[in-house]
Amino acid sequence: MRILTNTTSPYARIARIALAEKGFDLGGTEIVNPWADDAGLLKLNPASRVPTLELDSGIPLTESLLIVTWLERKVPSPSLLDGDLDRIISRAGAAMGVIDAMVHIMIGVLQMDPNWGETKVGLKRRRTIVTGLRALEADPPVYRGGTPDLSVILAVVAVDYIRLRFPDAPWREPTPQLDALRDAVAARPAFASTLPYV
Ligand SMILES: N[C@@H](CCC(=O)N[C@@H](CS)C(=O)NCC(=O)O)C(=O)O
Repeated sequence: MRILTNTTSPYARIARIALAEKGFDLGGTEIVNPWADDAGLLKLNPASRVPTLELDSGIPLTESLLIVTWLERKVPSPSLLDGDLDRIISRAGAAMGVIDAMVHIMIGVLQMDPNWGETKVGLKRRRTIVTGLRALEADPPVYRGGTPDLSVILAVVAVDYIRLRFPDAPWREPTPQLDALRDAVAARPAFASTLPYV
């Protein structure tokens, strides 16, 4: 099995954390540039996006949350959905909304126009980041030690990504609860070994 990733993608990090928490060795990680039409990536994923997971059978799996779905069936224990399922999925959805909004702004800024964040759509995405994090901060995922659930993984991925991409943004609000959640899992190998960097 090998996973194609880049060093920044929050989606790829979700898949990598889930794989590592399920006991998979991330040694087969390959860094690619999804914007450079990498031939190996394109062959496996017509969308040329990360994460792309190539199984030993050669079958490619794409889409972070589909990879998590596949993993939950392949390796049910430890589960990433243990606990209050409704709340886990609800909070995970809120965190995914924040992640999508941040990535959308970064694509606009890096691939189109440095001021893309100030466009009508950019400002809507910014509002999603602020209100999504505010909602998560008011009702944060619960971590009781051991294997984190999916909402913890997604919330921490969102927090680390905003630190990486929007470190000094004046519109950011403090998130002490989410920061504490992040600190609680930071030393786990799945998180420490996948920290994003530019
Ligand atoms: N919905 C996909 C999104 C994957 C995605 O957009 N990955 C970005 C990196 S953060 C990418 O590869 N972008 C290249 C592109 O959009 O062409 C998932 O959950 O895996």
